[in-house]
Amino acid sequence: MNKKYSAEPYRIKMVEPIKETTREQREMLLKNAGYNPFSLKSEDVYIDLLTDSGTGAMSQEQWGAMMVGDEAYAGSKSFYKLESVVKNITGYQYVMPVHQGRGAEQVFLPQLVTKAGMYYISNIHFDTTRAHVELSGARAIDCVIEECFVMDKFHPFKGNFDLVQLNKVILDKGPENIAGIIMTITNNSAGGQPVSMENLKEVKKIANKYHIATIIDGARYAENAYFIKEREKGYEDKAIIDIAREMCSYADAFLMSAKKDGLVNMGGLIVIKDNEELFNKCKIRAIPYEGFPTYGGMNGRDIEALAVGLMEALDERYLKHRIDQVRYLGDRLIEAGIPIQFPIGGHAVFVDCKSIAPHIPADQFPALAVTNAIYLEAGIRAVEIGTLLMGRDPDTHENVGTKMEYMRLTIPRRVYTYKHMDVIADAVIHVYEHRNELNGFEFVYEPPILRHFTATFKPVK
Ligand code: P70
Repeated sequence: MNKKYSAEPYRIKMVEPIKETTREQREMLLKNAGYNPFSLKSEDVYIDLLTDSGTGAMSQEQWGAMMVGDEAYAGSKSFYKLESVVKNITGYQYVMPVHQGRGAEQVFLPQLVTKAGMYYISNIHFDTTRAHVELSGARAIDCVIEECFVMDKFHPFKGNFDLVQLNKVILDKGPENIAGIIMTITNNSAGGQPVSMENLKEVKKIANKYHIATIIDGARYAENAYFIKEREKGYEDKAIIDIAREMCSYADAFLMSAKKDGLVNMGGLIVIKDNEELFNKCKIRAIPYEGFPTYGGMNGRDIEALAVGLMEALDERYLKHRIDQVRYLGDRLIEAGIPIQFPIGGHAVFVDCKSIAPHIPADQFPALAVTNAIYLEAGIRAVEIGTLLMGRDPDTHENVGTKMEYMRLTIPRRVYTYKHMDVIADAVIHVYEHRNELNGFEFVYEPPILRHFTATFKPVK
């Protein structure tokens, strides 16, 4: 391993064996799963790249901290420890744990929807965020820069908002009808692409002009801060935590699925800058849904692990290895001529299945076809981020559709080695070389909301 890709900054002291299956077994297992990788048992998966959410490995410090978890129902020591860490990172005043990201969404997002016909605007809403926007009675509009859809063209911040379009949408819909602007950092759906500090600052300026609240969806905020340090002028010598604090200064609230850059297996956060009234409203709604506001669905030991994990994820050596490892996988695919979102994002490599399988129409899910093929080839489980995930328009019931049909190879944090990346790359290259044999899928069962999680399919003959 050369300097280009830094080696693991840790030793491994506990291992979990992983099982290998035969191709015949996998054919049966996938059929029984209704051709939906979500329905596979994880023990039947060799390398699991379904998600980086809650799948990371905790450090010895985190495991140690769990021993002192305070399980008091209200006002636990663990909560105050977490509160102090989160206040330090964000510079905000009000902190509430929740059970995971969608817990934050279900408590927070309805607070700003004060009447019918409102909108949330984001660079791109991720799936559960979109679902909670819709459940709160609002509608979701995405406003990302066009470069995000030009896969092989370098842009340092492909997650950026299109500021002209943002202004236009606000004026078209009327500023009084915008519930909030959600800054998704990094921008998951666009390939884990970062948003620049300058862009966050400009979005905040626009929001201030129209008195609209800005909210950070900060699941992968530490990875975003690392990219700012790496790519944005003036930040080369800044500490990651200072970059994070500055990013937070351009928002009024910070929602987080802590299962990503919190380096824990379960947990989330609602953090509010200074609006006490809004925080009190969140507390009231949290109690019936998440729990008393000092535990919010988390237990004391997990809160302890989160307090430690948040700081570990801001460590530059950790972040460098993390980003390098994902980039190593992406570089291997690029060398083989496989079309991927470029530059490579923070948490995953996004493979462009529209150009791999142009013979499969969008409503037969080309990225699901490629995803199922790499499971059959090597027991690797990836996930579709395309027409299937985008779902249907809640009003017209047509497929929302998307310009991108991705297979996401999502890398769990501190779990796999560079050699695993080689195994993944070899499998994807094999499927790519046999791409003409791929076939599409059609629904056997289609759930009405968040359909990708539980749908079943059959191959199109
Ligand atoms: C992922 C998971 C969750 C997420 C997110 C952003 C930017 C909020 C949340 C919700 C979801 C997923 C997708 C496909 C397969 C498995 C899991 N993202 N905001 O992997 O957080 O899951 O904690 O409720 O990315 O990208 P939570």
